[in-house]
Amino acid sequence: MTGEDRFLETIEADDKVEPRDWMPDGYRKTLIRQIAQHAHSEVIGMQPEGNWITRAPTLMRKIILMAKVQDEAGHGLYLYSAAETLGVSRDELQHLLHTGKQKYSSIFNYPTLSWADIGAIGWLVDGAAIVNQIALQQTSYGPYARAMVKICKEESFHARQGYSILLALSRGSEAQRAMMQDAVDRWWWPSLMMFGPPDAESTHTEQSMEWKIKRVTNDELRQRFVDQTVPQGQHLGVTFPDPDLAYDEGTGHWMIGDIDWDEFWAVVKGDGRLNRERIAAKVRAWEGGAWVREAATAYAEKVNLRRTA
Ligand code: BYC
Repeated sequence: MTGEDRFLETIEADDKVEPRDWMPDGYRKTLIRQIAQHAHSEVIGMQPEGNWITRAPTLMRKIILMAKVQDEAGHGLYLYSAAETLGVSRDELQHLLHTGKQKYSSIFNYPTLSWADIGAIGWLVDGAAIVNQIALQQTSYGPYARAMVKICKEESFHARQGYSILLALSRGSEAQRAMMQDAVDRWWWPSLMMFGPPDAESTHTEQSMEWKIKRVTNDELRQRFVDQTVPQGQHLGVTFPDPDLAYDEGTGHWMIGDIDWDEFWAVVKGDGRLNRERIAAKVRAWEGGAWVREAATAYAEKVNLRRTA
């Protein structure tokens, strides 16, 4: 049996492809692209929320937010490790991100203007991420699927903390409720864009579904998210900034209006509100942290030498 036959059999049987297995070049490239983009999103995603750590309204909220932001760094690390199993180095991936050759999620190019935005990110952004990542637990590449299991558990906590922030605001003053509504107005559409372009315009979906890298299409995932989120919004007492949002009795789904895909593509191509600032901050952190990496490597080498002496 050739490597290719074995690969096709593994995919057909819903088994996992492992790093040592033969795989088509395109499969490897698609995985590196998607896993790297996913890892970069986790790390860049620390910036909008990190922005509010010093201004969290209570000590408890500050502690929770710090833990959440730290979790996102951890998710980045699991994902970079998964990408490394495909034969690409972490340094190379950093370089590709810093030079704009690899992407990160469009959502992190929007600013966090109020404390309610931290609630909206947890509820909507982590909520959208979970819907996508639950499906990715079944992805065909073993290291990616296993990373998703741990990440999903942590993301569930993240989504709840966001909802808890909004629930507190919903029970607060009129000004607090207005702040929550304003956050939902600004984050709703960008959250829907996180799932990527419509299926008909998605470059990679067809092949990725065939290889079982993706298990559910962009539009189907977006619909799942809308169906789960609208009733949660009703419970909070917020409205969604979409006059066409309506429940369809026939299909049992919430139907949304048109997404502004021009805005999505502008953000993806680098023209969002904060694309330049996000990358500049990331590069600054990478360069500023060089001495930490060097010191950690020197220490590890020293400990290793002592162990082998
Ligand atoms: N933003 O053919 P398509 C988190 C690009 S972080 C930017 O449908 P695919 C969190 C796409 O790359 C969680 N670009 O692509 C962290 C492609 O361009 P290229 C992040 C996008 O890959 C901190 C082109 O558009 N989650 O939870 O089949 C704090 C055509 O698209 C986007 C992940 O990364 C976008 N939104 O499907 C809080 C999930 N969408 O590469 C929370 C993993 C599309 O050909 N990724 N593009 O130049 C995926 O599941 C898939 O990559 C996507 C897109 C569904 C996103």
